[in-house]
Amino acid sequence: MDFIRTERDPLSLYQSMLLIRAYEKRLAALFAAGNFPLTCSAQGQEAAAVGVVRALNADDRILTNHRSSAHLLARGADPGRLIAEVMGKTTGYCGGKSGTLHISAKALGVVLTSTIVGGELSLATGVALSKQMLKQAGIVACFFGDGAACEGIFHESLNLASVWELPVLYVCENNQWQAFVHRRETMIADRIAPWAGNYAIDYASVDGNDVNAVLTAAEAAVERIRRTGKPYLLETCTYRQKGHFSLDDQGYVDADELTRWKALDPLRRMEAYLLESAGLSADDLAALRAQAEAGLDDAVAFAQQSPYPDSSALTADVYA
Ligand SMILES: Cc1ncc(C[n+]2csc(CCOP(=O)(O)OP(=O)(O)O)c2C)c(N)n1
Ligand SMILES: [Mg+2]
Repeated sequence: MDFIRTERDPLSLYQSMLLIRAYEKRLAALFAAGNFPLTCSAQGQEAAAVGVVRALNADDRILTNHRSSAHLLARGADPGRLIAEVMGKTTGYCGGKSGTLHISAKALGVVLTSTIVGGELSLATGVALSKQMLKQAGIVACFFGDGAACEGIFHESLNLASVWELPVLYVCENNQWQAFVHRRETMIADRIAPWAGNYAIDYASVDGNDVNAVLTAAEAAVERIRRTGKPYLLETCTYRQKGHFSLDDQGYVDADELTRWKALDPLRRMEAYLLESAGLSADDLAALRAQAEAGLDDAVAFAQQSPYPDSSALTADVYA
């Protein structure tokens, strides 16, 4: 069953991060075993996704990009239906027609996944304009990467959202990489958040591998958007632990940089917090990990047993 998750307690945040990690590792294993589609892994970015998504309410809308699994799972997506969608099965969120790169999940308020880098920025701005004109409750959260922030559409979208006072939470996941290019080759600054100041938009930059810090920053941002009706930019500084997509062996990645960031792994940090400050034991954590793995076993079995669409589905949902 799909339901939008809005819990914010530390255990629930951790379970969501654990699910994302287990999901990404399982998809990597399925790909390595052969006969499984390419995907873009969000491993390493679990805290950045969970901290922001859990600061949202059910009537808020989400638009995301090609690295969307973490956002969807944090929102409450069923991993079995996500894997089914990746595999092109009828039980997937879009009946197997979107694959991983174009997923839309209406029941979860996830309007779309844009594979056009930066596309989600203008579309989220449009969704917020529609919400404003229709006087609908809720805000729009838009996830995009540091690469997208280097495109003109970022500047056009923020400018209009500021002029029109649109309720958008722009969330830049600065994961240091833009496909096979390091962000230092395309950006003059290390941080993107201050760029929002050029458009009179309030902003913050946060340690994106600390889920508690991300949640606190996102809650403050969301509260401000609801109160003022104006946009806000939150940058989560994080790291793409895996390649751009499944086939990418990261041969071009500086080993020291990868090691440094892996030492800041968001799951390990949350585990330390749960052990030190939330009264959980190492056995509790092991049980939670086993639970996540068992959930993935069920999800994979569900997707594998689901049927492929009939050829008659080809002409359904097609607009001419
Ligand atoms: C308009 C456009 N240009 C180029 C691409 C190819 N492409 C796909 S992902 C990507 C890098 C995106 O980097 P970033 O926005 O930082 O997101 P990340 O992959 O790091 O999450 C590129 C160049 C594309 N899909 N769309
Ligand atoms: Mg990036």
